[in-house]
Amino acid sequence: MLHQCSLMMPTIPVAGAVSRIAKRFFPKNGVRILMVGLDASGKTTILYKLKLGDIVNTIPTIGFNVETIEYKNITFTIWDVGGQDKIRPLWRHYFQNTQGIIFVVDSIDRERISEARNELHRILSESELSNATLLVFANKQDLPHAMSSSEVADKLALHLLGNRFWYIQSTSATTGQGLYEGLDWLSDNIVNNKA
Ligand SMILES: Nc1nc2c(ncn2[C@@H]2O[C@H](COP(=O)(O)OP(=O)(O)OP(=O)(O)O)[C@@H](O)[C@H]2O)c(=O)[nH]1
Ligand SMILES: [Mg+2]
Repeated sequence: MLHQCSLMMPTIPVAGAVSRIAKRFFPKNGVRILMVGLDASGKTTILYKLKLGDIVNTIPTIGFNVETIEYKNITFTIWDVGGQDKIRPLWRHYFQNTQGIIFVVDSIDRERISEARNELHRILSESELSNATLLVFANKQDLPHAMSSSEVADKLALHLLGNRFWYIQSTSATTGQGLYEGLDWLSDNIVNNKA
């Protein structure tokens, strides 16, 4: 008995710490969003445009950035994970409890759009993401010759996604165009589904 008690005592502060962490990352009215996509598609630029309203100078993300963004009374916790090919296997460590995926595409990168499609379909086949809604950002729309959102949708083969809840939004991280429209869609389609 004594032995069991001494084992149980330290679990109280641990439980407190876990619940504080849980509150930080899963606040009331909070949703957990995983933002992935090929390297240089604009994920980190998007994250800080939403968080700070400003353009930051980015360097390729090795690891992740995480920020909470309050919008329409919802706390979005957005995990932005580096997209270079060698570190893409790390994405899976962020899948658990993800309610929404933002998949960011560089709309001028025609050469790598099939690589983006393969990465997208690969992660969507993971069971941990089976219930996550999908928002695609067709980013860099401010640049000449950017593919339209319908061309990106076509090249990503979004029509093959079956009953996955998905939406594609044209965005420009540098001007901010489309970013909040994307969050609007997420708030309507994640929070309402949860209720
Ligand atoms: N013109 C234009 N440039 C953009 C846009 N979004 C991002 N960029 C630029 O694209 C480059 C890469 O942006 P990042 O945000 O670092 O890309 P990332 O997806 O985080 O890349 P990794 O961290 O390597 O996965 C930077 O030079 C950005 O300024 C956009 O909408 N328009
Ligand atoms: Mg980055």
